This record gives sequence, C-alpha cells and structure tokens, in this order.
Amino acid sequence: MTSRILVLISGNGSNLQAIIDACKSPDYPGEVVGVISNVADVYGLTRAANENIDHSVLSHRDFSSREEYDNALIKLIDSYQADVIVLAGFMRILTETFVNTFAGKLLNIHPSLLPKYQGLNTHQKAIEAGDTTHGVSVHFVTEELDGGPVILQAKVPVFETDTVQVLASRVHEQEHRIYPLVVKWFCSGRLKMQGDAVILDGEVLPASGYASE
Ligand code: NHR
Ligand code: GAR
Repeated sequence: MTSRILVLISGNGSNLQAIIDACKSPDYPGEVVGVISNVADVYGLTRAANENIDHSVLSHRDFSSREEYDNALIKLIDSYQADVIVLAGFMRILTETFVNTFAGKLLNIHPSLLPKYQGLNTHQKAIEAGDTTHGVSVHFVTEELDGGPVILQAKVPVFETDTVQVLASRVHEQEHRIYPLVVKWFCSGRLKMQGDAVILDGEVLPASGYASE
C-alpha cells in the first residue's frame, strides 16, 4: 500500500521537490497527493504543477483568526485522506486543535540542531553564537513550537567565513537527504510517535533522534 503524503509549504519548496523526486523510485512507499500553500504565487506551487500534483492556496490573510484558518485547513486536508502531513518550509504556527486533529501524522523539518534555536533565523543565530557545528532536525509536530520529539538530525560544519546564505545552502543539502528518508520510514510503518517518544522499528529513539552521537 502506498501512503498518501500531503505537503504544506510557504515558499520555494525545495524539500517538497526532494520528496517528490524520492517518490519516483518504484520502491518508495508513498506518493504526494497534494500540496497546500498559505502564500500565493510561490515557486513550490509551480513545482507541484510541473509534476501534475494537485495544489491549492489557502491564505491566512482571508481569515480573521488562527482558529478559523486552521479549521479551514483541517477541512481542506481532510479532503485528501492523507496518511501523513509534511511541513516543508511552512511558516504558520498551528493551533492546538490542528495539531490534535493530526497527532502522530505531522512531520516538520527545522533548520537547527534542536533543541537549539527554535523559531526563526536559525542560521543567523548559529553564526552569531560562534557555533562550529550546525544542522537540521526532522521532528514530529506537537503543540509546543519546534518542541516535538526529534526523529533524525544531520550536522554540518560552520566555517568562519560563512554567510547566512552559504550556511543555509549547506544545511539545505542535508535537508534534501534526510527528509525523504524520514518520510519513507513513516510511510512504511516503521516510525511512530508514542506520547512524547519516537519509535523506530519498535525501539524508542534517544532525544536527539536516530544515530545520535
Ligand atoms: N505549529 C506547532 N503547533 N508546532 C510546531 O512545532 C510547528 C508549528 C508550525 C510550524 C515550523 C516551524 C519551524 O520549523 C512549524 C512548527 C513558523 C514560525 C513562526 O513564527 C515558527 C516556527 C515554525 C514556523 N511563524 C509566524 C506566525 O506568526 C509567521 C512568520 C512568517 O510568516 O514569516 O505564525 O521553524
Ligand atoms: C528549509 O530550510 C526549512 O528547514 C525551513 O525553511 C526552508 C524551506 O525551504 N523551515 C523553516 O524555517 C520552518 N519555519 P524549501 O521551501 O526550499 O523547502
């Protein structure tokens, strides 16, 4: 059985593309059945169109509260009958109602080695702190912003000459490797959230996810 993947984006969609490309492999256990953006005219929607994937815009600007927006988003997502909802550069904080509706089926990729640097501008924060290692985390989404249990991280070096752009592109390369892998684990039924723990192949993972050092 092929799992139905729904992807939420707000922008460029390079992680969306990495997942779409991974799904082209005949043994991949999922397919992207829809893409929803909260921002119109972003390149990620063009990527979906180019791949003949159903896509739509649901703008938060058309709603007067987060609750109303999230209720509309829940309805729209329900119409896809998705097995997993993948946040790929989705920039809206989700309400408790939304998170509870899809508990255990919501994945996010966050550009830092969580629990370091929750929130925005993570590359800037790593450079300013003088970190020599930075990276990216894939985690289950819970109500606590960027606080859900970590599934997998990838690390990159930070060099003294790095700008935010250079560091971000180094992190992106790793994002495009680890996100399709984690989605594959989920789609094949190997990965679960149980309470605040991550279970992979029946084993509880440590707090920094799989293959932590
Ligand atoms: N929602 C919940 N409940 N829990 C999480 O862990 C979430 C989430 C929604 C999005 C992604 C996250 C990230 O990886 C994410 C994780 C947006 C903001 C933010 O401040 C923070 C974290 C993340 C995404 N958003 C502003 C807001 O008011 C808008 C910013 C903008 O539009 O540029 O929603 O970093
Ligand atoms: C990625 O670097 C992702 O980690 C980050 O946004 C970028 C989206 O790139 N996510 C967040 O900052 C979530 N708040 P993409 O649109 O090319 O996949």
